Amino acid sequence: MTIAPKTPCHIIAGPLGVGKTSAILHYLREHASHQRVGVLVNDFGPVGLDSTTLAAEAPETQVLNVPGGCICCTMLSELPRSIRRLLSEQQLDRLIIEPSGMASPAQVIDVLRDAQQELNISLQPAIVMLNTVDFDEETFERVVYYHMFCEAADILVFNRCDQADASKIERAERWAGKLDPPKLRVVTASYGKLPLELFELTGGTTHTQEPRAHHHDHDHHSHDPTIHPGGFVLDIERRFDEEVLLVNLMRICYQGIDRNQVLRLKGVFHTKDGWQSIEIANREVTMRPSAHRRDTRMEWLTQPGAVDQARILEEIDRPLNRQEITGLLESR
Ligand SMILES: Nc1nc2c(ncn2[C@@H]2O[C@H](COP(=O)(O)OP(=O)(O)OP(=O)(O)O)[C@@H](O)[C@H]2O)c(=O)[nH]1
Ligand SMILES: [Mg+2]
Repeated sequence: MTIAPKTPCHIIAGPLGVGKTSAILHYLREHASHQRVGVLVNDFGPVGLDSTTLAAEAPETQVLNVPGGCICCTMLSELPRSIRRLLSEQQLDRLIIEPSGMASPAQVIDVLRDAQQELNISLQPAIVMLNTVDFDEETFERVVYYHMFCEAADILVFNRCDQADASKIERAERWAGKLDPPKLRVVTASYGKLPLELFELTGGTTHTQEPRAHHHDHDHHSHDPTIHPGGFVLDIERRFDEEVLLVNLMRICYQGIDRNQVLRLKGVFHTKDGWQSIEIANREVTMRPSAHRRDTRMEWLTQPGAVDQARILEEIDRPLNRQEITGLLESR
């Protein structure tokens, strides 16, 4: 009897918009070469923008979206089933999992560790990305949210270094170097350009620990109940105006909608000048050409209230007035 080799499985976790999908795309473009890589993404919203982007930009990769539904809650129970599905469709050399920024990475790792034997996967050191711009010794030590990410990491990546000053980068590295137990690696990066070496490392807590007792109740853990996802897919016939979109998204980014803050937004739009990918991440609006060209789609997260599709569409397609544009540019 031949035993199929275990599929190495990497998890790339981190807060919303930190650069997880960028890191996966970089790996696929630069390092994947002739491997058959499967990617499993769990987007926060109902549309699955990350899997759309990955499938369009890396067409040779098997991409599967874990149904979000109730964001992280559904994801945990769906995860082993989704992995099984992905592995049964094709022989894979490597599997990369991007949990939603809303999910607790430790809980995702627990689920994977418990299922690794049955799924014939071998869990590799967990990569956790953080935004260097957010770094501050006091904050990282005090705020539970950062503990959650730092503790789950075998490899800690300080991303977005292009936006942080040199002294902050140095302080972040020094702080992370003193963590106990020590991390396998602490690296700095921009745009998710992770060194190949990180995907070849072994060891770390994901490797050495035995399956844990089920002290987490996978079906009843909760994400922040004040955070609400939304999303839509629109017909290809509907064309948007780039300038209108950009200015309206800037307003939404800085001022929110109906007293709700937009924590994250990502969309692909059919515009009068082509296809554009427009995002709000880390209180910033960015736009770049999109490889996905099939339909207009967008998803968002708001807090403390939900914003529905009709309302957000009204806001992003609203006619511009010059006064407002000037005001927005000045308030940046
Ligand atoms: N300036 C800067 N922008 C970055 C960096 N990494 C990623 N971005 C941009 O930030 C936005 C979000 O990046 P993603 O890779 O989608 O982040 P993510 O963590 O997958 O986001 P979610 O899946 O929504 O949580 C994109 O517009 C990226 O181009 C970085 O190091 N510096
Ligand atoms: Mg992503």
